[in-house]
Amino acid sequence: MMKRGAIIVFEGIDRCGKSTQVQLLHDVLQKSRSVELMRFPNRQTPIGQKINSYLTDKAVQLDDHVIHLLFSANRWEARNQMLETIQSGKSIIVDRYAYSGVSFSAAKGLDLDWCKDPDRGLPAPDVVIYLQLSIEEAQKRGNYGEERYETVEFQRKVKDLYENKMKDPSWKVVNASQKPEDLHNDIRSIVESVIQDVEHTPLNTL
Ligand code: T5A
Ligand code: NA
Repeated sequence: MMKRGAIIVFEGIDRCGKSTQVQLLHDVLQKSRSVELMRFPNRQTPIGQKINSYLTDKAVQLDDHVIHLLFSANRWEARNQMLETIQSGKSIIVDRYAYSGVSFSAAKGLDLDWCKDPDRGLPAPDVVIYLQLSIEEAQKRGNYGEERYETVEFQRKVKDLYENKMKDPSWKVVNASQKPEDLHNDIRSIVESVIQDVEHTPLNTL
């Protein structure tokens, strides 16, 4: 039987450096094995376009439950492709996943279990790499404040939820205040061992 690919998820508060690390990891893994990048929200689909308008245009009003379900639906519409990809032996690096969905919606005051329910049944990651950064440091980084959720008060709630309610055995916390190359080295050693082990690990669901 062909060895399946791994699902490697990146999570963290806004501007923690996920996209930078996802790209660095993709570039290096690509040299030796087949790997694909995915990001959520995927702003290209019709649902993703709706999400994008909500995030970028503060005049767009949507009930908190509705936007939560759209973020989840945006993951469900990628499910088949994710399964096909890993079954073909390719690994997937994912920039944000269901943990973002739960943390950002629960930070608005929605019930935690209600927030988790719509994502149940999606493929579970083999590892979640949580980029831990202080709100103050994130705030100093480029373009902070452009999108809807980028306020200090809100990000503080998101960070608290990530760090106190989300962690499961697949979580690895890394120090995201390091220089990009140093952070990349930490991440790479975590990911190499996950990819090695994946052969012996059945794919779970959330
Ligand atoms: N959301 C998402 C939900 O509410 N529910 C959901 O279900 C999902 C999936 C958009 C928003 O949607 C919310 C969460 C978000 O608020 P997004 O498109 O992923 O999600 O947007 P962001 O996470 O905000 O992505 P960003 O591009 O803003 O941040 P990244 O990817 O974390 O950071 P990155 O790598 O682009 O870097 C940001 C800046 O910092 C610098 C970079 O050069 C850049 O200027 N930087 C560093 N500086 C110093 N040291 C380092 N190590 C650095 N790494 C990067
Ligand atoms: Na953002």
